[in-house]
Amino acid sequence: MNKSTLESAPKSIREQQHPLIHRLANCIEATWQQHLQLSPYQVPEDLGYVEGSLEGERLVIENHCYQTPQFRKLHLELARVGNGLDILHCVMFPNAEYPLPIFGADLVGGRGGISAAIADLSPVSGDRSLPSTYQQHLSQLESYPFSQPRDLPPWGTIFSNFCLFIRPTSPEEEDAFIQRVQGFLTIHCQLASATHPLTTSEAVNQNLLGQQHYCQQQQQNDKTRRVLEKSFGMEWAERYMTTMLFDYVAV
Ligand code: 18B
Repeated sequence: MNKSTLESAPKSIREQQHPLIHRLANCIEATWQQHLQLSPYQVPEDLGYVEGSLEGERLVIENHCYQTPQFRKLHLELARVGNGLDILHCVMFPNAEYPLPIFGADLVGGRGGISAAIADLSPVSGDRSLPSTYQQHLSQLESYPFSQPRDLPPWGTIFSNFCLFIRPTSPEEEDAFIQRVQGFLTIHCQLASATHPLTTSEAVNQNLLGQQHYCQQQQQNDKTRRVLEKSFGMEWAERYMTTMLFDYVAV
């Protein structure tokens, strides 16, 4: 964790955020701590805690990053726009040598409730399928009849069949969402810890190409870009989306 950055922050914005965001943030960190060997990850100095307000509303961003033997960057980001829109963003970027899918989650909402709750383990292999061990474990998770599933945007071809994208409409659905994400994370941390590194440079390059494609698709999310642009301007938003949210190792 970037301590000096956190010290300059008044207090974690998590306390003030929508309860589902607060709960998911705690759940993600607890699962990481339980299953992985976390080390600090140095966030670029000016990006640990950021505040901006140009023409739009004030945007506050808090970043928590770690790394482990299997993951080059574990990124948990909490953000608040104005006084009402709360965001949780999380991506687990595997190391180049590990043929692992990419865990990603986004929660967006506020006082009127959460409008978007999405989580997935997204494949990066050439044939865009998840490793069979992942498929086996994921298909055993309890399914829940969420009442408002949402349609993926055109760039969302990167997501797996297991992708969950809903608008939660009750406390029961919020609990079921947390439970499913907890399931994704536990399966991912356990399988990742048991995965052997790749041994050829061809396989590593193929893996990196898959990660690159994932990031390039995510960079097309105009809804994210617009929120960042309104408070920080176009150039900053571009830099943030390509260096902090969805950076990749070019092949
Ligand atoms: N995202 N999200 O992370 N996004 O970062 N997000 C929105 O109700 C931010 C990820 C995803 O329908 C919305 O429509 C900001 C990851 C998808 O066109 C807003 C940040 C995933 C959609 C934001 C952030 C991901 C979406 C609109 C940086 C998946 C639907 C909310 C802190 C693994 C896109 C709504 C569509 C939506 C904003 C997915 C405002 C600023 C990791 C699919």
